[in-house]
Amino acid sequence: MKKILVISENVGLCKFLEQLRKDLNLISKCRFDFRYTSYNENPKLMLKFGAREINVKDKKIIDFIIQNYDLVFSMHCKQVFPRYLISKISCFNFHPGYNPHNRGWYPQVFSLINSLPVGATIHLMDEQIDHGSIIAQKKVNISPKDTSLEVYNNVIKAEKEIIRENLVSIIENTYTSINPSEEGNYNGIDDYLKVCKLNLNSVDTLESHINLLKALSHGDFKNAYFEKEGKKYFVKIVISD
Ligand code: 0FX
Repeated sequence: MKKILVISENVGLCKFLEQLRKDLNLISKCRFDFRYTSYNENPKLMLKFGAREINVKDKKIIDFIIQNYDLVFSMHCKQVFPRYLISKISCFNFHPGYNPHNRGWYPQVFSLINSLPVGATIHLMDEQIDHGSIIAQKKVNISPKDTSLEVYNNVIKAEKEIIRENLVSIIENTYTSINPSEEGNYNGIDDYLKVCKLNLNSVDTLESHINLLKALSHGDFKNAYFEKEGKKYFVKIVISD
């Protein structure tokens, strides 16, 4: 029986993973323990699901993890794993981006802006964010009417598909992995916050400006804004075919 620690801020993916244990007849082969981190601003749903808080920067906790688990899954976990943890136990990252393109924060937002590929990736973790060798990945197509929300929903679908296809080999240690062919690029939260602040003097093609607004339109989230007379005005775009 493999004991797997799943650290996640995403209750939907945690539920999906737990259901897969049953669907793939893995009940006697593995057990998942679910945890969330302090970066989760609204852990109510994770708590209801039965998860508890964990701090993966705490040396004592890392020693406990090493002694008590066989594998660690980072499934949209917002706390960066320290080198000590990654070097002592196999850690897998389930990432809503197509590595090595737009690694880091909100990959589909940046793909809508810079046209780099987007999708989902499962990879072994190393010290850099969303960077280790790739076990599986799936690209997602972007249609001209897609905003961040539609692309993200398709990314999650792709992510669930590759989890379903690769979970058994990860648990049985029969997976293969390849290093990304290039270093790619990385965007942090600061890069995201920068693009949210619209520059009203920006000169570019109308297509680029529409792409920027598509990238920052995600359901009810108030992302893109401009400032006038000390006040913020939020902007989003609606496109239909
Ligand atoms: O958990 P997650 O899907 O992913 C993020 C990072 O993008 C990812 O690279 C990292 N591995 C993971 C730990 O954290 O993000 P989320 O659930 O916070 O948001 C999902 C989407 O919602 C995001 O891609 C864009 C959109 N969103 C979210 C927030 C909080 C917005 O448009 N505005 C927002 O303020």
